[in-house]
Amino acid sequence: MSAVSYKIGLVGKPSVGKSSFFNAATMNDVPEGAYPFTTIDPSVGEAYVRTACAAPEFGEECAPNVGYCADGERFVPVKLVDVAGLVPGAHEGRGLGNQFLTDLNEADVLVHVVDFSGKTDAEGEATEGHDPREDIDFLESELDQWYLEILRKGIERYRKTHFEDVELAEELAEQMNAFGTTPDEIERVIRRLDLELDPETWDDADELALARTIRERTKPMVIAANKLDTPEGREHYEEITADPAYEDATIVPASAHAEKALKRAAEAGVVEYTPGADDFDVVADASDEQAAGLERIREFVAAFGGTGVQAALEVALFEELGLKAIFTGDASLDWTHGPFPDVFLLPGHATTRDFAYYIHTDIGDGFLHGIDCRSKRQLGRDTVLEHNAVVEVVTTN
Ligand SMILES: Nc1nc2c(ncn2[C@@H]2O[C@H](COP(=O)(O)OP(=O)(O)OP(=O)(O)O)[C@@H](O)[C@H]2O)c(=O)[nH]1
Ligand SMILES: [Mg+2]
Repeated sequence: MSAVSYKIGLVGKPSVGKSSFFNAATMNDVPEGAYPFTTIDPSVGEAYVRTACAAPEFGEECAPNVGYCADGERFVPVKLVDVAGLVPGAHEGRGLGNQFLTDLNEADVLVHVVDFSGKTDAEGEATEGHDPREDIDFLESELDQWYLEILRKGIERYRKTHFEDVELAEELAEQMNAFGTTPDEIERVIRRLDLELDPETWDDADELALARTIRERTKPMVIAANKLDTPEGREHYEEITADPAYEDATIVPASAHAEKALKRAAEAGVVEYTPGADDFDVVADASDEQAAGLERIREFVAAFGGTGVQAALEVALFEELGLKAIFTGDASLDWTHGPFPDVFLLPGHATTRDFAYYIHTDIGDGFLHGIDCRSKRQLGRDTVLEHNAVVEVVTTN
């Protein structure tokens, strides 16, 4: 059984820590370096998002088909992509521009890794006192420019064809097809911006506003405020989270280094650590140096509720993209292959019948109704399921 696998793209200028974040999340070994463009080809790896495991509520121990369970949390696999660094002018093909945009296109949601220590400049070279706000603005406007170019191609095509009765929204949606936009959505955005359904009446600012709004809706984004293990990082974090200009941004405090250090120490048997947790236990002797390092990390995870690596992925998927996790259940707890084998990630609007189709086409085709395994109540085909629901699907076969 395999359902849709969601893809999270790690983006940002060079040297912000994308590969470090990627390695910390996936425990892969992609090269990291204090020089720009360490990464050229994107790497795809498996990371996890956590959701409370349903099994303990039912007095059972789960047997996951994919992912794993630790400390009562189910770790559900997702794809993580470590994308090449983005430099100003990428939409015109600078740096690894075009390659970058192609990779980015495949991501459902983005984690923008930002170096909050301010020690790398716009091109990823070492510096002091760089304002991370510039990087946040730069990435967004770079993406906007890219969307704008494609939107303009659509407008151009519409101009050439609109005597043939082609609908504007349809032409634009087709041009922006790669971003997964529908004509309806495009039309709604045009109306919400109070624009007429006639591009001849739009000026440059209108076109940019349209491109930006489509971008915001099709590429939700979380900012991972990385390198917060540095004093400068913390200062910038305080300043930027208090800046009204950034109150709409979703900013997750993070240290890729802390996450990796904890996972390494766990592998070496020095600590017991569940990824995402806000504490850990030291279970073996450590050198003075290692012990001091671990105590610094302990302060960090206590102050920020974890290293932020898990949190950034989860905020991206559950909050920005609005997904929910649904367990396949058995109301009579009569499991054929072990309890609670599967949990699927579904769009927020998914119904009982959508869930059946997620499990398998045959199950969708034979769908009768669902059962909420907690309340034992029947769930109709159009019932929108709740996050963390446990659902048995009853079918004709
Ligand atoms: N202090 C601190 N440094 C970090 C952290 N994460 C990454 N770094 C350092 O930042 C530098 C760049 O890290 P990479 O992971 O290679 O950055 P990247 O964004 O993948 O860079 P490119 O592949 O060149 O685009 C390295 O020297 C890392 O050790 C962190 O959480 N804290
Ligand atoms: Mg890299």
